[in-house]
Amino acid sequence: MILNERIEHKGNAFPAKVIDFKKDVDTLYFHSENGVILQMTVLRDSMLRFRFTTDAKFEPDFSYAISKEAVKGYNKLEITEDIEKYIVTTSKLVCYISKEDLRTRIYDAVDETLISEDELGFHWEESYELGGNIVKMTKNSPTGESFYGLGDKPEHTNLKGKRFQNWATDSYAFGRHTDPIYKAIPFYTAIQNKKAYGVFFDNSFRSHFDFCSERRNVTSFWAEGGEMNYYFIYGPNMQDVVASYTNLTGAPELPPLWALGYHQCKWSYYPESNVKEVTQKFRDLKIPCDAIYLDIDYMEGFRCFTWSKDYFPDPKRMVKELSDDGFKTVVIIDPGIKIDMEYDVFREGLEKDYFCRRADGPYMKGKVWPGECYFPDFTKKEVRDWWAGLFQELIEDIGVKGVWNDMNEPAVMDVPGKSFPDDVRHDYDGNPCSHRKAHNIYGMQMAKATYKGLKKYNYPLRPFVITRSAYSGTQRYTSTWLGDNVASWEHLWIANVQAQRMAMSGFSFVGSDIGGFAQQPNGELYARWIQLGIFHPFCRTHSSGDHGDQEPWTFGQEITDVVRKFIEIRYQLLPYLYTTFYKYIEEGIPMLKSLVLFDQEDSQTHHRTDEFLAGEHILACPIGEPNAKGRRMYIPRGNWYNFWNHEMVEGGKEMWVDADIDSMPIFIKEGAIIPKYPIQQYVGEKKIDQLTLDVYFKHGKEESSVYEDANDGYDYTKGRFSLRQFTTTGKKTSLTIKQHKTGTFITEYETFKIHLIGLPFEVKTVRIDNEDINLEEVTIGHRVFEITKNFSQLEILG
Ligand code: MIG
Repeated sequence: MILNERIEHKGNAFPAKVIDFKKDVDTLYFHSENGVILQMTVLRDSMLRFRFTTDAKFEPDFSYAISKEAVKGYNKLEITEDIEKYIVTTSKLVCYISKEDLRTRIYDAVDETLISEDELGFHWEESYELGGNIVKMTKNSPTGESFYGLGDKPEHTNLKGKRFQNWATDSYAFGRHTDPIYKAIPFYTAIQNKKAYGVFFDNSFRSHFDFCSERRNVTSFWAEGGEMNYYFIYGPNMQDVVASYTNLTGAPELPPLWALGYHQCKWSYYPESNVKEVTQKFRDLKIPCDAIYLDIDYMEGFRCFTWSKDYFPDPKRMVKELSDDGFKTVVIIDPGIKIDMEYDVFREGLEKDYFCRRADGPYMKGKVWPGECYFPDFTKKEVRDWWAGLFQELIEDIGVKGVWNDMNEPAVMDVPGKSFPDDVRHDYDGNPCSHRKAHNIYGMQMAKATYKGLKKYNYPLRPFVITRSAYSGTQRYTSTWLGDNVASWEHLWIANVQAQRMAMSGFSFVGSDIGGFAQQPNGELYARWIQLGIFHPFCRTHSSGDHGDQEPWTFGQEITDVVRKFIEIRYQLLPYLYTTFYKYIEEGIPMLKSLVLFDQEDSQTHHRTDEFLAGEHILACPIGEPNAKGRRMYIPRGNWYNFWNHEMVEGGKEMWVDADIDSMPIFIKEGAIIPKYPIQQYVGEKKIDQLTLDVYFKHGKEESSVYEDANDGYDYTKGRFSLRQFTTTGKKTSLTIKQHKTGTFITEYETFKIHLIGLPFEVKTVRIDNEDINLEEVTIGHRVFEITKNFSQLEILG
């Protein structure tokens, strides 16, 4: 690993022979002759933590990534030894630790296959100049192994053969191979012999990952400081690896349902009349929209927590009027605080000493939008509490519903490195350090402070925050977007893989700037991007505005109609999206699944990039080229219904799928029940007086669920939700739907509209809980029935 010749000059050091071993409940300590200690913790049967120190003593154990709610506990822990090694056995894993040099090998406990083994294993290099170590790990990687994850890398889904680094970076108009960009998520999943495991390297310094790029059969990761501290997470299902990682680093709370609606953004909508013009147009053209964004120009000279009097003379009235029309107002807040003694936020921050300082004492001064600024040290609790308090007026009084945190890598203009210099000091919550350690978590701590403020002042409603920068665990507080992309077909591809990758890195609440931030798309590209965007958990059009407009109606009637049609589909699918979100927060299931995660047994999926599952049952694939009338795509194994014409296709192969500009390849898994709401112009516009269930027949069994609640607030945490679990069983002349409902929330509607798709027989009898129903009374169309929501068993018989 050639890292940096300037600091890497002493050569590598390695652990020596093990001379002592201690066990403390779930934690094992292996002491080596040369002062190296491996601390190995068994968190779960399938999760082991490895932590090394090189000088006989550990620093305090502190991480911003790990969730307090992470599940711990195992069924089995057995430690034995032979001449060469210690053997740690859980019910899922067997781990060998070499007495010679602390190298490890990990096996599946059930079938004894080797899952992962150290090559050189842990080693390090002392850094005289900076102090501490460059900590390194290398593992063998057999041919055929594949790698996924790592956050927002704009790369092929499969990371094999490539090298990356994690250093949050403002990357205007980044490209397909730009690295690093905005986020630092040092977690990957590997698949070897169809078995999946994950590695989370919880180290916030600049870190590097090499997936068989430097050497064909070696994977390595290293960081420019801190500890070798990583979690090994076993599946063998990839989804379980991601779910365990999500549990370890924390899932978010549910967002308000409106946040899953469509959002419209631009840099910038101002003055007020322009905002009103845009929002009015949505209503006039009947294009659903829930949120409108104000970018930096709403402020007075870009001072956070102020409003431009010229452009927005009465924000409270405006926000209220927008809200009466169903629009939630989201405003941007950047970290840079303008140096200006007349500005109260600045004065207070200065008086209380909340701003970051350079090593020798001066404040960290940097230029951003407001001019010269100081920057709060969000790594200190007192500062975060102060920051949270600053939102009182904005949220409680003015009625803003969401906050958008930008520039929090942190970005600084016109300086080398585009960020703070390394020597800047941070509190790191009582573990004082330089920016080298705090850089990657700065944006996360800003988002956390913002979240705290919104949670407090929006209570009893739910907060909505969006951030640009993130470290592992940031998903607990906020949604995210993928930064300053470009209006090009290549970027449509990038947005697709980035969103999948983020979801598979534990951060599902993600979306791209639809249409591209830089430059302007043509109508066709915009429409194709909207088609992709409606399947992303966060769905927002945003553009820099430098190159013209980017609203759904910008590109003529035909495109407007296509865009409306797809946004309407999103609004119909709201209960499906919400249920998918619920599964994400409850079980850690990624909301978007690359095909490899959906079916890792099928090695065809290991190299696919474009097709993905949105939720459990919808397969989508964007059109990625101009002038296309369709495309070839891989349909994963199983039977799927074409969403548009209900034709069934058998998967496990590539095929051509028609998709003119007003269509896109969408398939529904057979057996699925897809819940739908009526089209609304915004969440809550209509009382939902019926839930539509599209039932896609399958010979055999399939599970589906529908999660609902009050769409906002915290009652759901006290059991006030409605979770319907459906099991459909299809036979030659019968279809049975069993419903199991939990939660105490009572939905407003009384009936389901059941729409039967692909039914291979004529319906003769409908039976609810063993009682025959008068067919005429329940039939409302061809294979469409209206029946009470309160059944345990519905039988459709031929
Ligand atoms: O230096 O606030 O990524 O979404 O519109 C540019 C203006 C600052 C970058 C963000 C973008 C936002 C823009 N910001």
